[in-house]
Amino acid sequence: MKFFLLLAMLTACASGLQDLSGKMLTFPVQTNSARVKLIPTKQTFSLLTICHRSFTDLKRDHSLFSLATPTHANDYLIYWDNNNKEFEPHIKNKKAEFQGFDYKLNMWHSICTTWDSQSGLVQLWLDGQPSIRKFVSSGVNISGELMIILGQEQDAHDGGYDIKQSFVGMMSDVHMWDYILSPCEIQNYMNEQSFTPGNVLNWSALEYEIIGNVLVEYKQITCH
Ligand SMILES: *[C@@H]1O[C@H](CO)[C@@H](O)[C@H](O)[C@H]1NC(C)=O
Ligand SMILES: *[C@@H]1O[C@H](CO)[C@@H](O)[C@H](O)[C@H]1NC(C)=O
Ligand SMILES: [Ca+2]
Repeated sequence: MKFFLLLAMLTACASGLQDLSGKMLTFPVQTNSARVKLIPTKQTFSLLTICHRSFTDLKRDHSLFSLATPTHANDYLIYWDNNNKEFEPHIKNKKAEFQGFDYKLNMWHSICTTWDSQSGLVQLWLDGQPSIRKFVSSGVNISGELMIILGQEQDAHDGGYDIKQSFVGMMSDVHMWDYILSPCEIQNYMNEQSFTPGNVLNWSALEYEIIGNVLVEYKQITCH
């Protein structure tokens, strides 16, 4: 009896971390609720790098990564503003705007952002191309009870979801580091070469929770 209890506990622990390498999340329909919660290994940050890949045919605004704390709904948000054709990293509820990127429909895009709380500078990379380094918010760390959501945009801590800001398509390779990756490491991530996985979110050892209609599927490999 004791043995089976122990076995059940071990199985429960093991199922907490999943290896999603070679896999993607499919968000097949727009809703104001379907989402994936990612559980980070740390709660306080003065430096950050966040990378992810996504594939969509949305011709409207959408959220690519939404991190809220109880005090800031947009503590770290990566958002596509379709009217202005710009990527908007929001950090500590402040926004930077990056225009001029070729964000095409129906293909995989690799997006990385870095932020340093001391200088307050944010930089965004799309498929190997860097943005300028812009001031967004300095002097305050990101800390508190983190709520990291894929598929929806938070206006409150795990709430305030808007169907018109939801993500539809596929996402993969989400990583988060509590330091700033060098441009070379970012290129390695973008070229799908070997890179050091995130120490805060690691796609190869990820704790997550799916709410609603989101599927874990194998990434489709293109034949040549
Ligand atoms: C931010 O966090 C770092 C450690 O991650 C700490 O050394 C620093 O004092 C914090 N700064 C503020 C303003 O809280
Ligand atoms: C990420 O997960 C892989 C697979 O479990 C592991 O080998 C690697 O050490 C992890 N990396 C970090 C930085 O946690
Ligand atoms: Ca919103």
